[in-house]
Amino acid sequence: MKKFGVASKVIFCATLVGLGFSVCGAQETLRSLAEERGRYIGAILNSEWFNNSIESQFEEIHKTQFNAVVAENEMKFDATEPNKGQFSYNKGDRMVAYAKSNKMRVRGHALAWHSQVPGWVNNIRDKQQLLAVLKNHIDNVVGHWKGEVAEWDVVNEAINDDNNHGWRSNGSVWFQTIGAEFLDSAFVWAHAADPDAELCYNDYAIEWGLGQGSKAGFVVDQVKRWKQNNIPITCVGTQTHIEISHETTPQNVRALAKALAEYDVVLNITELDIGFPKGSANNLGASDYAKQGHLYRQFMDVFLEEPNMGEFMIWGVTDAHSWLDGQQGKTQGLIYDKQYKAKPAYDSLIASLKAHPASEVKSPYKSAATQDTTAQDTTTRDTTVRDTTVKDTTVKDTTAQDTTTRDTLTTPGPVVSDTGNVSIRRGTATLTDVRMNLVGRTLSIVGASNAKVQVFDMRGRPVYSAVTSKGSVDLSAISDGLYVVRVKVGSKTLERRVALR
Ligand code: 9MR
Repeated sequence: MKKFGVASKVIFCATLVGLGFSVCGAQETLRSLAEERGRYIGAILNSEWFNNSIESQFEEIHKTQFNAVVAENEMKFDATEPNKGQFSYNKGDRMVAYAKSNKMRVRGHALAWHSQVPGWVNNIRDKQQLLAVLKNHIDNVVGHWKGEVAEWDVVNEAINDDNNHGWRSNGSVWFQTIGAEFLDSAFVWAHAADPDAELCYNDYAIEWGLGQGSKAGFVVDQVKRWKQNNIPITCVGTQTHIEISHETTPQNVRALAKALAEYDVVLNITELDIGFPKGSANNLGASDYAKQGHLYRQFMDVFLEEPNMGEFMIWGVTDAHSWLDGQQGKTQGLIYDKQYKAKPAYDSLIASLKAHPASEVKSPYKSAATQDTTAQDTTTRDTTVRDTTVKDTTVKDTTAQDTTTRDTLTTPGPVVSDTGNVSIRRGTATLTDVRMNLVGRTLSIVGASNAKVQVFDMRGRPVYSAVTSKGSVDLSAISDGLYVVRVKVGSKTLERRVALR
């Protein structure tokens, strides 16, 4: 069964020597096989592609073999906003145009990351200022490519590397200046800027297993918390920069996919490469490359067998252009060699795809027909049904649904996360001489008795609305979680994010 609209089989023609005519046929590619299975296989466009300093074979192979694309460096913070408020989209636009003309899905990498952040951001020490910078960056960048970038790495590599995993503090201006709530806010703002985009948390070393104290376990715990609070995360990216000796990693990825399926979250392989130790470069033989191919195949097997996996992205095309040699003690980690010759890993991926009939591979994407436009429908993922029939003694507001809910979520701060244990009891809305105060589940409006109170979840959906004439409302029927409370008194509006516990 052909699941995607476009199958890109390579037409090859061979001249039959002596007969004087050519015969043509269709050859399967990674892309055509992945498309038939409702999945994406992709690779970066290396920075050399953006700088026009890459061999012509690169693009030919790239667009023939892959149906998904991500920029190696060109959508990162330092590339897109090198100076405050000055956005640079040219290179990203070029990739988006390339993807469009070749019917490829675009991943956006990455919005909030501690690395590749320009100096002007790294120097900010004021929390409110940095929140405003992050929000403005996300509004602009996600807004610029709204409907064109199907999926964003909203937060990248935010977990520390020690054995007691928590959020990364060292070297992260985001954590040091804002605290953990920068993650929640980044997801909320990205969703507000493009409600149709898939939103991922992306990290390395989460293919190392779900054992106690593991990084992967920490990710799953956060996903659980995010989903409980309606933080609009839809996917996790496991980068998967591994070495040839890491034989258990495919099965660890399977376990992670299953754990995330519990929360209706997709797992994508986002940056795969399988390197050999650099010192071995001159001694690699057929059995080494066969072993590499076997590992690639195991990842593809897992990918096709787990229904909540969608993208299989490789961090490069050819060993001639890979970060491994320059920045890691590794080499030869990709599926084409330095001469652009397909390695055994390529054949292994093809073999795995063929061994999994399209009729048996499930796609996490609602409708394959939507894939060509790169827009994903995320609405089906939300299983949370809110009870909006809240009983209290206040007069219910029956006016038409508020159309400005997204504005609620765009205020830069103050922002709370439930880990921060902050509620509006601590913060005071001071936009006017009216304040709101939360004690338990009773919200009091100090300084006014007539007010309209609205509560929205973190996706901007209304969960409660009431008009009170006694200066307070009872929010006890709302489930625990993070919310935005909006109080309107006359023409004045106060807003706060609150953690209801
Ligand atoms: O491949 C990228 C390389 O060109 C950059 O110099 C490097 C700088 O941090 O980033 C590389 O890409 C990284 C990606 O953005 C995040 N995960 C790890 C990747 C390899 O370092």
